[in-house]
Parts: sequence; structure tokens; C-alpha cells
Amino acid sequence: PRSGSTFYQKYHPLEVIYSWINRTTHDYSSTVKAILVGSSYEKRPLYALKLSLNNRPNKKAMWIDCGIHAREWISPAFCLSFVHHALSFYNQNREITDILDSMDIYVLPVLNPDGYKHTWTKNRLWRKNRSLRRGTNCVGVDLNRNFDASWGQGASHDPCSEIFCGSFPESEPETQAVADFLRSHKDSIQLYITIHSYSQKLLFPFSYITDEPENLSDLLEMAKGAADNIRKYYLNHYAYGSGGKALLAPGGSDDWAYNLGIKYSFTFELQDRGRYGFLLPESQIDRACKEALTGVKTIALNVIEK
Ligand code: ING
Ligand code: ZN
Repeated sequence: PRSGSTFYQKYHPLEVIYSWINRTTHDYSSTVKAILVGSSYEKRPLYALKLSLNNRPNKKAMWIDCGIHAREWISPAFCLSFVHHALSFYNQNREITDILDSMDIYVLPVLNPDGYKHTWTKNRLWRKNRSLRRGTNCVGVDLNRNFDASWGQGASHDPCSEIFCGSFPESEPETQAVADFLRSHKDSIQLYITIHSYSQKLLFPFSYITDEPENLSDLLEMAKGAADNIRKYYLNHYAYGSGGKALLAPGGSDDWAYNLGIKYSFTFELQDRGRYGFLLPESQIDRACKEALTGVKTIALNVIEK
């Protein structure tokens, strides 16, 4: 077979991702369930996959979402390859085996399906969702400004802005679906990870203020461990720290999840550092996903040991 051309080394249109979700739940029906967590503004279903390898009581869990920003195509690609790795290498790779033995994993591959669809059909660099409102022709809300974490404080209230925060916290159905799911599962979910691109950063709270989170030393240690492993195994550089140290941004999902009580909460910004930016070539997908996988596993194993 030709190398560099497998399913997980390509970007896929939304319909193909939906059929991949369907196929995965059928092929691994004892391990994977698709949970309908809500629907998008344009009424597309939001499916989270639940990977669960055994039914221990009081089992902990982690959550990973991808594709909150439409143009960050490496992000859904990561969620697909992460699920593939977990299902293919359980009982072969020690790290993913240890993780799945002590945690269920929820994976939402495309948080913003309407926006993702738009980037394939109309505008490759679209970021927001596709909601409409009265009084303007401008479309969409930045879903990573729409969570109820210091919402609107210093954010853009201009519907034409790329970082428009919406008309109130959780005004968008995609935000509300994720927030409702996390609220109703917060007793089991210990780790929240959201996947973005680009800039190769591992961010943690807070992004809306410069204050340090109470468990800063744990978060720093975990992010450093992840960055060190990425450097060691993939010779690539990831910076890490509180988001707000670089640029204050309210309404982000990681800060909201942290304030909900999910104290291990991270935003990953995958490859690259700007050469291709959002237009990361398919030839880079494999490495970008592998190094991010190393980062996710490092952090998850750290959380299990806490
Ligand atoms: N970066 C994030 C953004 O939404 C971020 C950075 C992280 C903001 C956490 C707020 C909270 O702007 C990208 N690339 O989208
Ligand atoms: Zn983003």
C-alpha cells in the first residue's frame, strides 16, 4: 500500500466524518457508543463518542472536543486519529491501555459542524458558527467566546467580528449542548481538553484574567511533562502556560470547565507555528496528531496518578 494516504492522514468533509462515527460505533459496538449531546444552529447532530472498556463503579472520565473553530482542520483530524489509536491499540500500547482501564473517554469530533461544512463549501478560513441574528447581515458567533467564563468582559460585541461573543452566555446551541453535557457529568469528568490550532501551545486557565489557578503547580507540571515528551519523541517545540499571560480572552471553554470544577483543563494548539497556519498540509497530519497524542496521554496519565 502507498504510504501517506491512509484515512487518518487526510482531512474529511463533514458527511464522511458522520459516516466514520456511524461505522466506528458499529465496528466497536461493545466499547463505543455515540451520544447525541445536542444539535447545531442548522440542526446538524452533535455526537460525542463514549469509549468505555469496562463497567467499574465510580469510573472517572475525560473529555476531548475538536472542531470548535471551523477552519482549524487539524483538530477534527486529531479527534478521529485519537479514537482510532485508542480502539486499535488498547491492550497493545501500555499508555492508552492504562488510561482506558481507569477512565472513560468522551470525544466530540466536530463541535461546530455548520462552520466546518462552510469551510469545505464556501470559505476555507471561516472560524465562527453559522447563526443568524436580526439587524445585521454578519453571521456567526465565536463559540470559544460564548461560554460563561467572565463572558463579554472585554470581548467583542460586534456581530461582524471574528471573535463576536454572542448575545448572552451559551446563546449558541453548540455551546449550550457541550455545557449541559459537562454540567450533568461533572462528577465523573476529571480532565477537559479542547483541541485548536495553530501555534503549538498547551494552555490552561485562566485566559480571562491574569490570576493563577489554585492548582497552578499541577497544571504546570502536567503541561511541562507533555511538552517535554513531545520534544523528546518528536523533536518539536510546544510552549505552555496560562492563556491569559499572552492574551486576555473571556468566554473560553477551558476556563468555563475549570470553574465548573473540572480542575484539569487544557487548550491544545496544534501545529504549526505559522508557516501554513490553518492550511496545514495533509502530509503534516500524521506527525501533528502523533505529537498531540503524546501530549494528551502524558496529561491523562498524570491525572490518573493524582
Ligand atoms: N486560540 C484560542 C482562541 O479561542 C484561547 C485561544 C484559549 C482563548 C482558551 C480563550 C481560552 O482564540 C485559537 N487558535 O482559537
Ligand atoms: Zn481555535
